[in-house]
Amino acid sequence: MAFDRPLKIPPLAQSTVSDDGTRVFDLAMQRGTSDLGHGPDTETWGVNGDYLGPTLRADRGENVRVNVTNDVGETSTLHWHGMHLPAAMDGGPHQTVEPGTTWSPHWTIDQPASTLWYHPHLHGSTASHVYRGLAGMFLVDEQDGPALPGEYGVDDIPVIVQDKKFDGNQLDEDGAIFANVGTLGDEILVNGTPGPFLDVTTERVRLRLLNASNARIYNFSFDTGLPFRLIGTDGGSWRHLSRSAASNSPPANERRSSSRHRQAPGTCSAALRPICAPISGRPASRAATTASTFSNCALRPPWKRTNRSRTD
Ligand SMILES: [Cu+2]
Repeated sequence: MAFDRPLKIPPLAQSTVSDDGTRVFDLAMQRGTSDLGHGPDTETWGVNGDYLGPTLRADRGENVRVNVTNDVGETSTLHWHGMHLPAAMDGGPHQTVEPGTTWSPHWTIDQPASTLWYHPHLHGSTASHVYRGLAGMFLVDEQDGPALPGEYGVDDIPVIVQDKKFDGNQLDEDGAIFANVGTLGDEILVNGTPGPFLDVTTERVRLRLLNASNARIYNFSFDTGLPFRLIGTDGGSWRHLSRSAASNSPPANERRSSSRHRQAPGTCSAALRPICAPISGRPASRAATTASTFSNCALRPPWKRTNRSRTD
């Protein structure tokens, strides 16, 4: 496929600080239309926009409040995936947000620096609401966190990977075989961008990988087989994870350097690597498909920018 569209970077969410020092975000779940590769009229949902949502960012120790307004016309919820918080603030199926209302959970951020995400968690409709586009990242920062590339959108890049199925120019939600877990698509978007490229400007790049697909498991790698370092998961950086807490983690030798990384739906991780190749997602066996490989995104360093659109 041609990598001819600049990778969209979700904006950082605006926030205000109230008199008592609480950081306040305003999020509106809404309907819109987006160009996901099939023209501009694809009906989508988004948070503060037409598709996906802004990236929230807060420091460990901060008190935060998020005003979540539901403008999609259907009951939904907004769940803070991976966040340590009181159950009543979690945004699960018990904290529904009715159409036209606002829900304002608040909590104190108290966990290691990590890459988290938010998404609806409505009983029976989580997959379809995420599929339509309600999802975004929530980054937790820490004063004494590891020294890593941290300039958002420059060398610290959100990579939200989703597969989509289209019926004409509209999203097809008929999951057929995978109806119980959501739709399995045959086209890949990164941050809502089909065929994306990103011109990177630094030698080290941190990728925050979020598998926000319904059903597909990916084995991420670079087309050239370049190794990268897996530096964390949605539980925080490896530094913070005990062996028992890291039951899904790769073996110790793979943590330092790896050329392949398997990731299930709904999970985040972060990888670090000098970039000079497309990232590929190879479907794992559970989610069988006719295509064997997807190239998700071409990340191009300055010394390889002769072709504006690399094909693969
Ligand atoms: Cu979740």
